[in-house]
Amino acid sequence: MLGYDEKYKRYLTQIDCALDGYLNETDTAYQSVISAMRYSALGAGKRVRAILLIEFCKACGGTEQLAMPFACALEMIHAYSLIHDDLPCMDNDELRRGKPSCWKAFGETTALLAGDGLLTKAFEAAAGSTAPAECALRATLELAQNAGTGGMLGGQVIDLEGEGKPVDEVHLLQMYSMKTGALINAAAKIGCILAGVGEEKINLAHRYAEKIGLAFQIVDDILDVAGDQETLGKPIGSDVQSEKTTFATLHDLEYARNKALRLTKEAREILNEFTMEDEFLYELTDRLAVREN
Ligand code: GRG
Repeated sequence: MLGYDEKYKRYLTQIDCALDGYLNETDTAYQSVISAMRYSALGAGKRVRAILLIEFCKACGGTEQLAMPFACALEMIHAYSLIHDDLPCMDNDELRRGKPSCWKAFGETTALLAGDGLLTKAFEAAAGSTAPAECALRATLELAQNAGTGGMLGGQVIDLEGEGKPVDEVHLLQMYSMKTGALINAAAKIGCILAGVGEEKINLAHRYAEKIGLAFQIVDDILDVAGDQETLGKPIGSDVQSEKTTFATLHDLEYARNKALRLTKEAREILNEFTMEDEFLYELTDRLAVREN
């Protein structure tokens, strides 16, 4: 059996290879946008959402092959959100994943279209799923709802409109569960849905994801204050610069770290309800709370 690091590396290779397959249009008149899509989607990123989706699918009796089209779809939607989030009209960030952000490398117009291209390509990948039609359809609905206005996109709007205004903790956490939590929620739930399990397991996955989604964004807030730009691969201090209320501005860093650890412990306990082939998902859950990038 593979150890944690080897298994993680194997996932990175498999996901990159599958993504490459979806983004391999060559010699087209629209090559500029394909190049920008590949630039942003391939070769970097922790692939947390894809790996969670595959792991939940396997924990419910499914396979990596069954999970891969949706795992790639989720990563493509995530990559689109990062491209658009970095645009001058949004966060205006020049660095992403340790290299110039998409708009810096390809220009704003191409970057905007590359984001659109990845969002569309995600649904093309989902439509190619080999899961039973009923499962694939429900998984696609989950993908759309979590990426859209009721999920990540809506969360981004609330976040941007809150800049420079006081935000209380209840509203902040609600926004986090949309902006960041929704795609993580989609990952865990879609993994279960594709494997064809019942509502009870899907609800457990939902509860797990709510906790680690929140912990994930709290750690992101901590890293924006106390992280290392080189390790992080993106600028630090951008929340302060844009006068955003974050968990790390509402509380001190120690409180924020403890909150992330508490949520992680609660999420970990939910995993006991699943049948795992190894400890990988437990370890991933723990490591996300102390990540440095
Ligand atoms: C539709 C115009 C338009 C814009 C969409 C929806 C959106 C803009 C942005 C999404 C909001 C966003 C970027 C949330 C942050 C989530 C987050 C913590 C991202 C970092 O995720 P990691 O750490 O990144 O998993 P890697 O690089 O490892 O994949």
